[in-house]
Amino acid sequence: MLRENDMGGWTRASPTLYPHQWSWDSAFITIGLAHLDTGRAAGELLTLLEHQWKNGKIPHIVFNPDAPPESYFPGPEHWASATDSPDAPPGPSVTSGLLQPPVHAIAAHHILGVAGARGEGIAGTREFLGEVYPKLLAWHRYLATARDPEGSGLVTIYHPWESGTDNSPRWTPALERVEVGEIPDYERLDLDHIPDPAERPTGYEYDRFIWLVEVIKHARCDDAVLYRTSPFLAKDVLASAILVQANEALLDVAEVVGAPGEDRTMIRAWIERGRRGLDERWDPGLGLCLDYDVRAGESLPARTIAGFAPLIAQAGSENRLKTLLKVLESHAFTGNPDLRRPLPPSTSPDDVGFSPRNYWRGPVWPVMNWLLWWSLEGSRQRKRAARLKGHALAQLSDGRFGEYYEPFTGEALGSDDQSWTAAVALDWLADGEQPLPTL
Ligand code: 2M8
Repeated sequence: MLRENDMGGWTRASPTLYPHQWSWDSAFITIGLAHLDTGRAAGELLTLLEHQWKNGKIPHIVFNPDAPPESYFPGPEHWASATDSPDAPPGPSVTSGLLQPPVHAIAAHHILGVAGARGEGIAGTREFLGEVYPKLLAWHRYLATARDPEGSGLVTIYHPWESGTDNSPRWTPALERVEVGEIPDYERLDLDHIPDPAERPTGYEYDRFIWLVEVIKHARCDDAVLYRTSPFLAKDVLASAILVQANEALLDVAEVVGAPGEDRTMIRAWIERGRRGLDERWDPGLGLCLDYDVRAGESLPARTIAGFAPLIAQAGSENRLKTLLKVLESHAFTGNPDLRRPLPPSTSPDDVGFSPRNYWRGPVWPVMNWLLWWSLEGSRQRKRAARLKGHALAQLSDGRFGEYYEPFTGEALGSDDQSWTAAVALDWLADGEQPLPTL
């Protein structure tokens, strides 16, 4: 399946709904590909990084020049004026102006782990790490500065698409506060590629998504301007938690490539600041971490998978970990007896924003199962991790590699043949097993 989605050095997120290269999809795809071919896995990240912006930002989409016309909206033409920014990479505009959660350093580090375990491709991987280290450092520096001028340790986003969990109830109150101005006429091309529009965001949400793109374009993606003008400005705890672990991975990479001591001191400071920031966002009543609407100066109270941010970042005390595990296994998440399998729904069925077939508002996402599994492993919760992996793999045995799954029926929804779903399946299959055959 990944071979079918291979566009010659990079992988489209899915065959028809997402015919381009998405930033965090590519990082997860790298994690799976590493088991088949460490060189190809490295290439996945390198192609993405070819389009890194001058300020360090990794764009959320790199557009595929060969994608059929009218296949995805908003496409490169729509982003052209934004990428006219002085920070955009040189050459014709081929990227969006947004970002996505920073899984990339984790993926780069993972390649080294796989190469080491297999005793193969180690020299090539070290060379690759030498090449990507400064790029990853620039990316993390951008996140720690332009996206966190307050020094809070938390990443600011200007658009729900930047969170990767687009229509999650995480953002509902903040989106409701956005007043939509004049937007160009547009056609929802996404709806052509799925059986039921109820599985995708609503028109109300899309109007806001498109208006925010207009605002960002108008600011020419200038962070200082957006801090002043964007009607949507939020601290994202999931991206911030991923950044903590990405910085841990980068610290190891810094060691491998012999980076200067000052770099390591700086990365350590980012890690500490990130964990402290998450600590501030802890909600003891819900036993979850909450996002923050900077514009409104309010917490965003939805109970979603992002609330497990401290588990992902390994932030907080043993007691906090115990609370998080309890909440994870409670009725609000995997303990709900009506679930087809005890896998965490993207939004808690007990949350008012829950909707079981609607994208990030309830379905189970294999890629999120992977993230929680990996975090449980990292927190030495081996039995829990193994259980989660077993159920998550069983869900994928339908062979459809769905983008997301209805939590009560287990039905595959959204796009089939979603690359990151196949990639996490590969990583699970390789975990503790014999090496997989090479491509
Ligand atoms: C979804 O997002 C795109 C916009 O970026 C869309 O709906 O058109 C999200 O699930 C996002 O997290 C993911 O990276 C992307 C491609 O799989 O699709």
